[in-house]
Amino acid sequence: MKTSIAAILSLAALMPQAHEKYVKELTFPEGTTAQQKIDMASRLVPDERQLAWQDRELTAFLHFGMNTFTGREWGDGKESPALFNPLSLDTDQWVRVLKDAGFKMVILTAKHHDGFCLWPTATTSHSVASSPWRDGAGDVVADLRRSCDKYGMKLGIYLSPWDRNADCYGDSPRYNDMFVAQLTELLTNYGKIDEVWFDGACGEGPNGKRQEYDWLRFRKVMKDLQPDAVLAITGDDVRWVGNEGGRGRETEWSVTPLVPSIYSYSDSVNNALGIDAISKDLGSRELVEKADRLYWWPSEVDVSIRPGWFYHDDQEPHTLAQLSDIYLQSVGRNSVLLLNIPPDRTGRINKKDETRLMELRRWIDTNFSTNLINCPDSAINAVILEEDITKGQRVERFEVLALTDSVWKPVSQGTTIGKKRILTFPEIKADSLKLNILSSRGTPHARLASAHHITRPGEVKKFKSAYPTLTSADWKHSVSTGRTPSYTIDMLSPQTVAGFIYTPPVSEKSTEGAMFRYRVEISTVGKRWREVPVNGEFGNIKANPIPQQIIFDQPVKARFIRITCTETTGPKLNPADNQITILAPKE
Ligand code: FUL
Repeated sequence: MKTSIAAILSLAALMPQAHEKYVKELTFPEGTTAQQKIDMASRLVPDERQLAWQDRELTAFLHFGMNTFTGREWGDGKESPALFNPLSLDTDQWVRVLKDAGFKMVILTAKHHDGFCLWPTATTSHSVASSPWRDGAGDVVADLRRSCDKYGMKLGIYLSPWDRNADCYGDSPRYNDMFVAQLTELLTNYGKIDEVWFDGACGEGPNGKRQEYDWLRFRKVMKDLQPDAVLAITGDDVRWVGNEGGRGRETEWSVTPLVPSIYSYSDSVNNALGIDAISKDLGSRELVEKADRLYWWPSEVDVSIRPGWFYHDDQEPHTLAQLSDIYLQSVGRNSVLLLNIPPDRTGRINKKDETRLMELRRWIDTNFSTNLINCPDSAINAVILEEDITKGQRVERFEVLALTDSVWKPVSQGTTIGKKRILTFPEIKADSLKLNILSSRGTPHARLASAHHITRPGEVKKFKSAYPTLTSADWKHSVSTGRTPSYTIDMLSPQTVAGFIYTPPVSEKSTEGAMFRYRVEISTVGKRWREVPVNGEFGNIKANPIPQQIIFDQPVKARFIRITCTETTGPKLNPADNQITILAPKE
């Protein structure tokens, strides 16, 4: 098979300083024309730290902490440190497994939203130092540092700005000082840190605490202490892709007018442009032409190997089919894949996750290590395209053609390429392959790098609970909409109920929301209602709309059950019968 590249489009008009590059960001001078803006956009390039980061392609995320022991996704900060006791914690095992699975860097949740610190910080007693683990003398970050050094793995740190434990949270200057002190400890005492992750999540309700973060100060601390590290999410080096489902965009631009939220003017500029982190279009010509400034802000796809971010006994790792799709839709769509593997309560990566990770590694190696581009006899169903991003991201539309029986036929087409684009298509045999660039911002520097024959593993599993389903087809459901929507289920006769599963609607329509806060009540005849104690929050359901299982402290007996939504994640909630599954106690 031979390849060639043909630039079909005429090139953008050259400007006087047409060879100048702009590193990381640029501001358009007054009076820049639309065409000049596109030309300048084509010459915006990553800085060296971003380039090294984009080259890594795969990073491991480790969500581990208080939630591992409480079974929650978001703790409320009131958890006792006495709960934290991973008796067989073994960071060597984490790093060995991750290294074998092909990761080059690992990012640890040093502090999640519940405020519990995995290192013995001087800033709060809410840390490992107050836990029974190693009699309070343990330090998970230090252990992980040692293991990373031992196996040659890079280390990154997730430090949640939202802190539900700190008394001073909401008293902005005081909390900012505390956060800076925590960051300083982590970036001073644990060797080289390559990525710092500031999560943008904050679930404070309308009456919650409001914290004004001093993002620029935090960034300066990072630059001073770890100048080679990249700052992710609420930072200006690495952009959140906009979902936690493992999907990069079909059209994924690293050059974007979206202003990182560390800048005070981000809301006003982004609102005026009509974009936010989850917008479909973050880099089209129309947007660039409306903008005053552009950023090289490449996308990171963060997703968990399990439905939740933390380890829960009742969840299973995703199937290889799901993980291979995630790989194709992240690494294959101009993004870095940040895959979360949550250690379990013993403090080890669970065997099931380890097995699945190795399957993924094998799948990647088997499918992508042999380039069939020079083998005319081989059937292929995938190609990898690459753009030389040291010159900018330029390709806007392309097609791939195959020469079969002396005729060129299109096999695939798309929009952006960026660092890497993986395309799959029905199997073909071809004598030659050709990449046509149909639209580009200036001279394209793209190539058809390799061709492959890949196998797609079999299909996706549904959420499986360890509790038997009680729900029956003859039960009567009624849902009410309005200010406090609710689900009422008449189970026809008294039943013993262990809990329920809430399956939020997965909707592309931004107006449709999910239940975020809720209340559960039961009744014998459907008139007088008794409340069942629950924590009342589906943690992280907005960003990660997975089914969530709620198990009551004690099973309850009742004929009627009512679940009332007290706060939604979106303006409109559409309760439907199939969103609630009632569970019986385990036999
Ligand atoms: C989210 C958090 O709220 C989740 O708990 C998780 O840490 C994920 C990576 O980011 O915004």
